[in-house]
Amino acid sequence: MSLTKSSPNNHNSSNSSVDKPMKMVDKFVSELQQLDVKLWIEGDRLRYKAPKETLTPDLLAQMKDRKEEILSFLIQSNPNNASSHESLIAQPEYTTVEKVAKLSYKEFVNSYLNPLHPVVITDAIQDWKALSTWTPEFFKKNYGSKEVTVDAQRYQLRNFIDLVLASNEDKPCSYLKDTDIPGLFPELLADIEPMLLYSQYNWLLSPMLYIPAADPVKQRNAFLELLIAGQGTKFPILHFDYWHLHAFIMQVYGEKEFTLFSPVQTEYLYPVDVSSNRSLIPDIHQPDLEQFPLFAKATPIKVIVKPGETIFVPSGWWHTTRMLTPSIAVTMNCLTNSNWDKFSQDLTRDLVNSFTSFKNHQGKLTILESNIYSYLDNLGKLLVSLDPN
Ligand SMILES: O=C(O)CCC(=O)C(=O)O
Ligand SMILES: [Fe+2]
Repeated sequence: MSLTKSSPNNHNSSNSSVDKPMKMVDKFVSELQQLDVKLWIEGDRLRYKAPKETLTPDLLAQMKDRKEEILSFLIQSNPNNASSHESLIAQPEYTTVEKVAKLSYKEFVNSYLNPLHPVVITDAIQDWKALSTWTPEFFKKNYGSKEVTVDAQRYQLRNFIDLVLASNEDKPCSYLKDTDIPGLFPELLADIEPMLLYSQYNWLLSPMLYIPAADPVKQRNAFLELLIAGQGTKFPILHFDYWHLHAFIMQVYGEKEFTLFSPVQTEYLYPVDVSSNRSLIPDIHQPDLEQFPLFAKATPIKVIVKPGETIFVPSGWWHTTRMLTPSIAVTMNCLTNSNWDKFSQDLTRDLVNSFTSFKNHQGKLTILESNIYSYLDNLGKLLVSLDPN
């Protein structure tokens, strides 16, 4: 459901809710709650999560039409939210990540993308040739002389793969990541087709979106990257993806364990600073609770992702990983209406920070910031209007 501009009074004739008397909003919200539909606010948006098939087209249309009313009701019923709009109301407590198959795009949007709920999709890449060909030996044989950089060290890929094969929990190898597939291995793109149904309306791919802070070629490929690591290797940092982008991680070979924390857990996770996407905790698997006592209150959600499975890590969700076997995966980022507001705030902040030479001209900076923000705001509205969802 698109949660964009809509007026409660602006019914059109095809909407069946027109013919029915309007229920009071409190009654409507309580009916939704009885159906186990969770409603909460993030930023200034209404979010929801509903058990499968609970939301009939009629209910969805009513929720969309009455969005503003529901938002005001939720804010009034919890005055702490009136000033900031940032707090969460009835944020559902997620404790597991579901594994699903045969998920339609619409179900993905309604149940996971818009509510920002992680999920593992077991059959999203079932037609990829890579599933039957990519192994550590495949990379050693076909790309052995390719130069790669891992933790600031240059390797020939054949030598790095030897380290991957020798890796174990006691002596883990480093993690090959940030490896641009279209730039470094363009012919491998044929092995990872078709691209995900679930990222088909990825705004990162729109020629209208120019991200001044990004490499344009990498952006046009939605930051498609190859990840290779050995048994026992851990992703080096607990983080959420930059600019509040969503992430899809497609596991091609081997198994890895994801540990996720929802955005409401941020207060227990020691971000480097208030707007940082990186945690100060060096290894969440062996946390120093004297140094990071609040971490004891955090609720991790763990899920093991197996070959052929794709995990969707929504915008703002903290995550890190641990390899259970040698592992090869592909990752890409995604931007839609669901994370646009947070994305444009982050990008505005980064662009403003990058104008360090203007530091002494505070007045100009403020103007620049508001110009960039209103440019992105307008672009967002334009993209919403073109998006079929
Ligand atoms: O699959 C993994 O190991 C994590 C990758 C990841 O979080 C990232 O590249 O941002
Ligand atoms: Fe990530």
